[in-house]
Amino acid sequence: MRTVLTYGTFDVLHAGHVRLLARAKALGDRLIVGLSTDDFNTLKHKSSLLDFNNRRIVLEAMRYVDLVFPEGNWDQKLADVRRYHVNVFVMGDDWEGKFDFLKSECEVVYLPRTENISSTLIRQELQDIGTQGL
Ligand code: C2G
Repeated sequence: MRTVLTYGTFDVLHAGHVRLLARAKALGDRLIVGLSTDDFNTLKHKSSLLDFNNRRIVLEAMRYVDLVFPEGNWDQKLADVRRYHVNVFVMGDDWEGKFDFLKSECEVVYLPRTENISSTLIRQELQDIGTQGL
């Protein structure tokens, strides 16, 4: 059983997230996702439109995702890799190099991000629509 692990906020799920999750799952037999809690998003200086529970329900419904657990801080990754006997750690390449410390425990793979789509763009569009009262 080859286990793949990734982390993220996965707010307003879009094709960039889906492509990342699909490519990550293809690297093993099961994909586990550390989903950023609302408090951790604050630490990441990131706000999300959807709260943790909504983001969790959507993620758990994905065919590529086998398990979702909370990501509450920057320091839990090593313990998570050991707890879940992770073989491959995957992140988008906007994180290139940031998690190389995990190479002592598992393979570390950075995948090319999907261009021209992000939760921030979608949130901005929604806000613009809101202000125009459409
Ligand atoms: N992603 C992507 N293409 C996009 C947007 C996101 O490939 N257009 C990838 C990111 O690189 C990341 C994953 O999708 O690997 C989740 O993205 P976010 O929800 O923005 O996660 P992030 O805020 O980067 O959190 O400890 C790690 C952090 O929790 C990662």
